[in-house]
Amino acid sequence: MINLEHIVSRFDLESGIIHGAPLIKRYLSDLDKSFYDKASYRKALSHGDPLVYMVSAIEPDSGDGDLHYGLGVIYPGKIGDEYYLTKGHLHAWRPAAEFYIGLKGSGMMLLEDEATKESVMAPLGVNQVVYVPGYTAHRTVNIGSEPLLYLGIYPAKAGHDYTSIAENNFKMCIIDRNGSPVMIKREDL
Ligand code: S6P
Ligand code: ZN
Repeated sequence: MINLEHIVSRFDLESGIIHGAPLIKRYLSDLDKSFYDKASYRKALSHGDPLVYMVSAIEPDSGDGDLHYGLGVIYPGKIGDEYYLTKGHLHAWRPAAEFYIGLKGSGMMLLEDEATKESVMAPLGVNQVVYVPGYTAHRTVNIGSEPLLYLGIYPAKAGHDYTSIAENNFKMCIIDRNGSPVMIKREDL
């Protein structure tokens, strides 16, 4: 029996929320090791703990062929010259690929091959699709002045591995240089 409630959802482009889905909120204090400029991070935190991003995820079934998806919203902002970002992760099941689709605002994705550490910066704007291959760490940043909204669609069994990013971090970061996003080597490694 096909249950309509499980196969139809509606997202709101204003709030960035999928109605009825569990919501994960990440505040600045949750992103301890993510930004490269530690002094600017500490200074920003001393002024408050803003919401940096949130994700509502639809993750009903977890069979081999099932798909999950999440709506992400990253607010505009910077720590030093580095754009507000997601923690970033590898999939626990490494072969799992993912589609990202830009819905609102302007973003970039930082992709890093786990084995070779080769990194690329992929634009994630409205109507742009980014295919994240398996075995690839991915982080999203907001390079604009309004919230960035995007949909991520991934195999149900992908899972999240945050540990290797927390321990080793990405090799590169995306910063604002004279108003444009550039990918540079992290200075804190
Ligand atoms: C899940 C997918 C996204 C992220 C979201 C937040 O595989 O890639 O839904 O969960 O962009 O990023 P993070 O790194 O905090 O999970
Ligand atoms: Zn993912």
